[in-house]
Amino acid sequence: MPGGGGTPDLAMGGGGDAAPPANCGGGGAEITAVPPCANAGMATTVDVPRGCAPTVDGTLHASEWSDGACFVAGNGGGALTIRMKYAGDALYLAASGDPTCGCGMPFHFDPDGGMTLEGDEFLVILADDPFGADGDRSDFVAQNGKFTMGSAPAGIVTAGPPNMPAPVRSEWKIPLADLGITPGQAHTFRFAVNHAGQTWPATLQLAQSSNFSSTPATWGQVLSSTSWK
Ligand SMILES: [Ca+2]
Ligand SMILES: [Ca+2]
Repeated sequence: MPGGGGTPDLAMGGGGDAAPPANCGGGGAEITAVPPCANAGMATTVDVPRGCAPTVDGTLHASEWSDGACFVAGNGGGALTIRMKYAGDALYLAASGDPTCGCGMPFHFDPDGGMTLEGDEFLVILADDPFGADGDRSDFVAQNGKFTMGSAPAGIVTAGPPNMPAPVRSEWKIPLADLGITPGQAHTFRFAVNHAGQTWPATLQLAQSSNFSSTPATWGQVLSSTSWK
């Protein structure tokens, strides 16, 4: 693990709560795709910055998403661009790409950042041709070493334009607690996404005969070098 030095913080004051996050400035035109990455390499680790708190209403604005870490799943048809950041007690992400398959886009989360499916992992799957404003979301949870339909941890919100938008796009709010994160403490969780075989990370191993991965060891790692505060 990075950092350290072994000196515990003097965590007495303040009760641990940071000031309320600044909301992203409103205004500006709607954008139909996530702001493109200046440099989206082949990294498998993302250092998530603190940013402004977006409004998770399914309408993207440059003022909401330009300050997020940027990475891409694949290239060419089906590729997704993703922005990710945190503010206050939540992680925020936005994703966009071209609909290609009338299929699901599984977003994979492993709060404890482990190597195998030991039970805390979950999938939130959005359709790439959604009719509903929640992206036609369905959830799966890991149970007995495989994913089965269930409920992801409470408080996760997904929002996007309904009625088969192109590009297909979504905004997300995920409570940090759902990812095992305590603000002020270092924590790395695992994340992966797949859309029609376009994946982040590029080395994601998909389960045979399915479009998701049951191998957290091949998922990417997401951390905050400022310890989520
Ligand atoms: Ca918004
Ligand atoms: Ca795990």
